Amino acid sequence: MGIGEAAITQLLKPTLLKLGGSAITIKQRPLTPDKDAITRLAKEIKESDISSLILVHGGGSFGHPLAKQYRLNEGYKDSSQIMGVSRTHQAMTILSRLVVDSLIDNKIPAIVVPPSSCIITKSGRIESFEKNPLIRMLELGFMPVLHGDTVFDWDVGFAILSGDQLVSSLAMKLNAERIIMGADVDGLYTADPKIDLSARRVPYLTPTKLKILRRRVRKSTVMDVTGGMLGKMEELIPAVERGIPVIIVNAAKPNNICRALKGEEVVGTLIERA
Ligand code: ATP
Ligand code: IP8
Repeated sequence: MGIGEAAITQLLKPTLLKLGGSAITIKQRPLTPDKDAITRLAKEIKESDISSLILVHGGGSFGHPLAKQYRLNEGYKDSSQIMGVSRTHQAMTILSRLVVDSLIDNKIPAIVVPPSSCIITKSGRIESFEKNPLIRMLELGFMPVLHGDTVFDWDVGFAILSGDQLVSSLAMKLNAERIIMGADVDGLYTADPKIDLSARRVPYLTPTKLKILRRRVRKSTVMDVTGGMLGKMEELIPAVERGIPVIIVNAAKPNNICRALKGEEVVGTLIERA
């Protein structure tokens, strides 16, 4: 028996957890982490005692302002963007380190897997992804941590890969059990609940109902909800259609992530195949 083989467990279907940038950074202040939230969330993950978890986190005030400043989502337009790719990736690395430091402080064997080194996109969509290191890490009891990132792209030079696309794609490639999306609101609403006080939370959705909701919301009010949370959810639909349920919960509220990881009931939105 080789070194470490005794510790190897049979690979369980992993859970994918995305911690949105809204939950782990102060979005209005560039390059500002929400250190209290990061510390609390690491403790919640530990307390849940989950095995086979892949954590993906978003960019929040680390990734987005720089990506916008250098217009990285337009792809390679001119050489002034090159430093922007480097700076944006570095900002994500710094945020990831804060997340992983907290996990390690809680005795969770977390390892950062930077998407820019194992993923290549074509016009912004994941084309190839080396999944074997992740599978091996899970088998050995590690917790891979990935993040939205600047990635290299066959068509447009480079692209911004969102944590949402990443979560959906990983879930499908690794035949995940479920996806938990941790945001700073209580789930998906009929409009942005921070702007529209009449917005109602939608507790349960199917992909078909999500498409109807999008159309209705677009037609009805002054609110622009075609982007934001509603738009992000579309990224997850292919995974839902493959039978992987998605739960959106408020990660800013203590214990929600711990409860969701344990499979306990939490206020939120469940999206599943009918
Ligand atoms: P990041 O992209 O940095 O990872 P995130 O995944 O946490 O961030 P945001 O892009 O900040 O998510 O989106 C969450 C925000 O979307 C909420 O704070 C909310 O104000 C807004 N929002 C807009 N439309 C909706 C909606 N229909 N339902 C719920 N939230 C919405
Ligand atoms: O916050 C975006 O990831 P997201 C990452 O999950 C960057 O959309 C680099 C802006």
